[in-house]
Amino acid sequence: MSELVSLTKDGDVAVITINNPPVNALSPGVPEGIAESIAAIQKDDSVKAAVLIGGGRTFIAGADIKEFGKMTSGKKDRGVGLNPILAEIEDCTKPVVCAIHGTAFGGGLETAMACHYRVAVPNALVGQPECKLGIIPGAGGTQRLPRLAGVAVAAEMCAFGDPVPAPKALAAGIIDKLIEGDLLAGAVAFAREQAASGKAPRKTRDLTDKISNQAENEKGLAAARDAVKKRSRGLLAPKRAVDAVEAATKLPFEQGVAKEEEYFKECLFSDQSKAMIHVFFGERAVAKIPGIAKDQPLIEIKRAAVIGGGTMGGGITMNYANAGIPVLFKEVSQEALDKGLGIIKKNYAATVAKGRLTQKQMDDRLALIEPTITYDKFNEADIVVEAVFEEMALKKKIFAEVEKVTRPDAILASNTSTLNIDEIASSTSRPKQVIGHHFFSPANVMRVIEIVRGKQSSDAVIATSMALSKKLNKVGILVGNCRGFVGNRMFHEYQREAQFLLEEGAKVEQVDAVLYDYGMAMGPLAVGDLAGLDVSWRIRKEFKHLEKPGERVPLVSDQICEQGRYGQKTGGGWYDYEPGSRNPIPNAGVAKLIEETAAKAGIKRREISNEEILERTLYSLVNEGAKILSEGLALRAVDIDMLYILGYGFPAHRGGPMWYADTVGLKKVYDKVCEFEKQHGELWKPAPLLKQLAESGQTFADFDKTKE
Ligand code: 3H9
Repeated sequence: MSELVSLTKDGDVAVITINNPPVNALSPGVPEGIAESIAAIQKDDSVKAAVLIGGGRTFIAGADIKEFGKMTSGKKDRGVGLNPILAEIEDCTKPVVCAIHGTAFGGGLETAMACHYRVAVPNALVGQPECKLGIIPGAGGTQRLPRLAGVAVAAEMCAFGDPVPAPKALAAGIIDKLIEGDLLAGAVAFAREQAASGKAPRKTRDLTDKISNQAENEKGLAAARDAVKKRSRGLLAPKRAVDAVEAATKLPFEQGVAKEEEYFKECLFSDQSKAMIHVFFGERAVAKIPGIAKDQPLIEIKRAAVIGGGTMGGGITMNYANAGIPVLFKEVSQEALDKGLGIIKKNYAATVAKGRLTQKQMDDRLALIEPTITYDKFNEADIVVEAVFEEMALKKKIFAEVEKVTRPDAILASNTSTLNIDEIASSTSRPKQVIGHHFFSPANVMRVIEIVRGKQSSDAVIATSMALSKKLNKVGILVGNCRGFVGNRMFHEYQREAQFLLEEGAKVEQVDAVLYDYGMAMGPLAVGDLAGLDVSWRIRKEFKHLEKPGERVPLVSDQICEQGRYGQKTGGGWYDYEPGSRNPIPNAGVAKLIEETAAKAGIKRREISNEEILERTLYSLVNEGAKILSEGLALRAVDIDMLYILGYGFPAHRGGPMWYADTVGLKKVYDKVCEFEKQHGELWKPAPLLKQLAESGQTFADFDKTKE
């Protein structure tokens, strides 16, 4: 038919194959090719049934996401327009069987559901992940899925987008049969059986069994709405996905599809979907490192070693075990080792208790962890990750020791979050092998690693670190070496503004509420309590000598620490916490301390608006981010966005701080920064890049294009 869709025959069964690598997305030409094939099948009397299958590694993984940008920017006036084509499949008078391997996601599952039957290999996945892009299924997914699987399953799948394994999809009624062995042969045989049965092909849109019990429907919808409220704070698409599923229970199919289209467009043209599509491509873009060839040979990581059995070391060790990589887990004493191992076991056991891991999986993972208090066997490690206390002298001592016990080609990584990676590297004779792997806490949960490139880190070490991140199910983001690297350097500014706002008159709970309502996972002060205020206190003391004379610094947090209030772990910090609870309770003593401190420092307190809180905290991130970009410490603005979304609880539907600034308009952001500079001085000096982009009417996204 075309290069994208081919039509062949296996006896009396036609086989339509989609060939649009890498993921067989429904790019222009694919849906049309399927429609032409169906028309040809209709006309060919020798064909009794048809199979629709994906060539290569997967069935259709969805609509072509790049096309959405063309629609919202007005570069393309026609919608994805799948519905009429899916209707042609469904109206085919000969049975059409969809054969699924890999993933049938989004428009892929919608195409599959327009076929009369679905078979799949057992490890296939199906899903409607559109809401992860800020949209809802737009080709009948919200109408056909409840007809196959019932309202509760459909609402859950459309509102949260998690993939469903084929055996579960079979039990739910989405798939008709699992095929062990050759999928195409199994699908052709299944299609032949359907044709031989003489029954009219089963149209999903005509099914009513699973949506006819209104009481059951209401229950499913109410449960889904409850879950959306809890899990999808501030998001439009999950809400609309449930509304669209509801339409399937109340309206005839065609009208339900029209309702779905209305909601789909509302979501697609929202800022949320633009931001989330930016995040989808961003996650893939950060893996591309300019200057390092795609075919750069990598160091094979067959075995790892982690030094330090604390919270970070334990979490990092779990990551390796989870990825199936044997890992040495080293501490200085048997006692510390047992303690560290105990925490790892407890973490795994909690996951087993939640049903997210089987006991066998836990045992297999633990078997990959080899506890040790010596450097024996370190010569077998392809990578060593140091995760000890944040102290330069200690790190240097360890790197000097590790050099003696490892092979020259082993990667020597440090999990430092603040210390100079080049200085650490200087303690070895192989600085090319040294790199920062800054995991975020809890390391077994957070999906990001800041990969800190030293002056001499080799291309092989960098490229391997990026590929390894993916293997550990993380996103590696390459940054340069500076104090706090990219993430914490920016976070320092954000925290500082939050505290200045307190001194100037805002309440602790007001600042946190504004940022929480914006969509942050937690407000900045609550984050401090969670991370431990003593951590930044210690860092502040270590870097005190770098403070410029006369520079304004936050005055309250050190005093809180001096009172022994380190945050959640001591039952109080900015807030109080009841034993065993993470619920922050405002503390009158802290409020008084802030007022007294401000008075002593001569700071005039005033009413602070929510708008000012938002602008000062977020624009401090943007301004520092722009400085970091000019200094080349982050490769692109999107790298900063991904780091903030994955590492700092920045809401994905805002696209990250730099993307958010683009949506506000850089001129507006720049003007505010200038105003803050007038009010607050030097600390708000606008970044030259921000000024330049604002004055030339450009965006950070434009800046990124110059880096491609
Ligand atoms: C939808 O279907 C709406 C419908 O309701 C219809 C409305 C009318 N489009 O992830 P990978 C690219 S919305 C365009 O690295 P993996 C990706 O950017 C869609 N491009 O591979 C990458 O490019 P590059 C619903 C896409 O094996 C390359 O393919 N579907 C698309 O780790 C390889 O991708 C989804 O949301 C796409 N749909 O994972 C599914 N998908 O090499 C989105 C991928 O240049 N996709 N690319 O960086 C996925 O979840 C994963 O890609 C998948 C494979 C699991 C399929």
